[in-house]
Amino acid sequence: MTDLILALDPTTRTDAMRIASAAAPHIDAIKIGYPLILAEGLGIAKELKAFGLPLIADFKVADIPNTNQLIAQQVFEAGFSGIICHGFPGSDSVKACVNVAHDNGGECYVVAEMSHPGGAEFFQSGTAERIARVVIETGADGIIAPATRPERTRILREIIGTRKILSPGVGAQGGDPDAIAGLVDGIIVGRAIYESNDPGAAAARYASLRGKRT
Ligand code: 3DU
Repeated sequence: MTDLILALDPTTRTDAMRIASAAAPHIDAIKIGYPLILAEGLGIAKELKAFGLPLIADFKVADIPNTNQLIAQQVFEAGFSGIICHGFPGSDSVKACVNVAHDNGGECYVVAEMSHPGGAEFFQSGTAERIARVVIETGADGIIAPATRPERTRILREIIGTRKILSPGVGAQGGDPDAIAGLVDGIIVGRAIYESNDPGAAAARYASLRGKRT
C-alpha cells in the first residue's frame, strides 16, 4: 500500500495538534517544515511524536556538508525519524545528511524535482536525473518527486529502482492520486487535509484513494 503522509503546515500548535489528532488513524507519517517550526519551535516535534507515527523534517537542507551535518544533528536530536535535503548542493552535502540520518536509525530523502510549475524551470534538462543518481551514490533512502508530473516521476523511478519515492502535489496543487499512487511509495497531502472542515474525513478519503504500489 502506498503511504499517506500528512504535510502538517498550519502555523499554530493548536491547529497542528487538532489536525494531527483527527488525521492520525488514517495516515502513515507526518511531515513538518518551516511553517510550523518557525511559528512554534522545534519542540513541537516531541509533542507530535505522541501520535506514534514517523516524523519527517522537511527543511530542504541545502548547505555545505559541515552545516548540513549540524542541521541534521539538531533534527534527529529533536525526535524526527527522517530528513529531506536538496540534491543540487552536491553529493558531499547530501552524504552529510545521509550519514547523520543513518547514524540515528533514520532516513534521508533528497528533492529530485519539485511539484509546482516553477519546478520545471531548473530541475528538468537532466538535473533531476543527476540528483536521482546522487541518491544511489550516497546511499540516501529515496527522492521527493512530483505528483503533478507523473511522467517525470516515472523516469526518475527508472533511475532509483527500489529506493523510495515520496510525492507531493496531490490535492491543492492538482496532482491526481490515481495517476501517481501506483508509481510511488508515499503521497504527501497538505492543504487538502489540513484546510478541510473535517480533516479526519479528508485524510480517510485520501487513504482510500492512494491505491497500491505496482
Ligand atoms: O500542496 P500541499 O498543501 O498538499 O502541500 C505539499 C507539501 O509538500 C508542502 O509542505 C510543501 O512544502 C511540500 N513540497 C512540495 O509541495 C513540493 C515539493 O517539490 C517538495 C515539497
